Amino acid sequence: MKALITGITGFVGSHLAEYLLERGNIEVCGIERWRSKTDNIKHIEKKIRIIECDIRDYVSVEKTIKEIKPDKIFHLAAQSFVPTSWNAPQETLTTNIIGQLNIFESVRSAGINPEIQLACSSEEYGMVLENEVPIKETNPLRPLSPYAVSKVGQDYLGYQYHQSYGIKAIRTRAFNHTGPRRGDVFVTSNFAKQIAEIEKNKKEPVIKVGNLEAKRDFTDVRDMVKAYWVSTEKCTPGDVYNICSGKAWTIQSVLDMLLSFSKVKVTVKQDPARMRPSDVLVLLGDNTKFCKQTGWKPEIPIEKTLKDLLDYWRERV
Ligand code: A2R
Ligand code: GDD
Repeated sequence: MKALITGITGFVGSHLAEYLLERGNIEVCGIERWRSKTDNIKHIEKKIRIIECDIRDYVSVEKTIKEIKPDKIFHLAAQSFVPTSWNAPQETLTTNIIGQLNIFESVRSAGINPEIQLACSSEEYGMVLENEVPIKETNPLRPLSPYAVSKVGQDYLGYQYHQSYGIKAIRTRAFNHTGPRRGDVFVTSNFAKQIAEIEKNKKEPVIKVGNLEAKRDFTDVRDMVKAYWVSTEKCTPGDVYNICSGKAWTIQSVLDMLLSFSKVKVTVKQDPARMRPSDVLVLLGDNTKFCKQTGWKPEIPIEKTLKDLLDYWRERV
């Protein structure tokens, strides 16, 4: 069985690669660009096959798909950071939507029909009304950033390619997930890194923050990659599934939890540059549909996730 992971050098891709290797009997393949940072997969590089590919380039994608002929594709590669999508909207839409189009067309051109898991996002729900939580798959999509629009595009392209050509697109809408190796621009990782730097006197005891009132539904990345795998085994191609814990935390409470693992005394300062033109206020998901269909459930508590993330940074700063 051959699995192709786009975005294998990223946060989720590296955890998924580890998980597939642990499962055994899977040839794990991935793509990277010549400038990709490969630290996340250094420890497994001898066990995986890597091909150079930029998903924005059809020639590059077609060549890769024809060479590997994967049985399953986990499509994780993306411009994944919401604030960057306001600064580089074209790049975000091109990478996320056209990149996925290139994968679909390459699969058709290669004459193969693998399951293709699509890393869609809870950000697609965007502005959620108070009486709409927990959010079901049927909730209206009211995207609030170019990133969210790009994910709606990926999601519906998956639906359309399934309807038009029978492509086995599995549309997973992941709510927030975190853990070791999380990129340091994302909130949990950024706060953990700042705390670790303060502990080592590498930074004044001031934590810079953005909007602490937002609420997010967090799942451990190690649970999330299991969900992605099982989605390709048990979910219905063309259909859409929320993957989440079903619990939401304010960003303030996440900061408090991280600080409770440390002895440092800090001041918290709002940094205007961290505020978004429009932030998603609450994302609390309903995972009933996915759990019923697959038997998956989140297992790792948020305390362990955040503690592991803080320890990850303690070893690195
Ligand atoms: O930027 P790179 O070369 O290090 O690779 C990133 C990859 N990527 C691309 N790969 C090929 N061609 C491209 N044009 C391209 N642009 C980006 O996507 C990296 O390996 C991955 C993104 O990793 P992270 O930023 O750490 O995202 P994370 O949290 O792993 O998210 C995975 C998926 C994304 O679709 C998110 O939008 C979704 O889950 O939430
Ligand atoms: N990044 C960041 N930095 N966010 C902050 C900060 C800060 O200093 N302070 C508060 N926040 C708030 C943001 O305004 C947002 O409401 C929340 O923390 C989470 O921000 P991020 O960690 O940047 O993640 P995200 O929710 O925008 O997007 C992530 O989750 C999506 C799934 O819902 C990304 O992983 C996306 O790729 C993913 O699709």
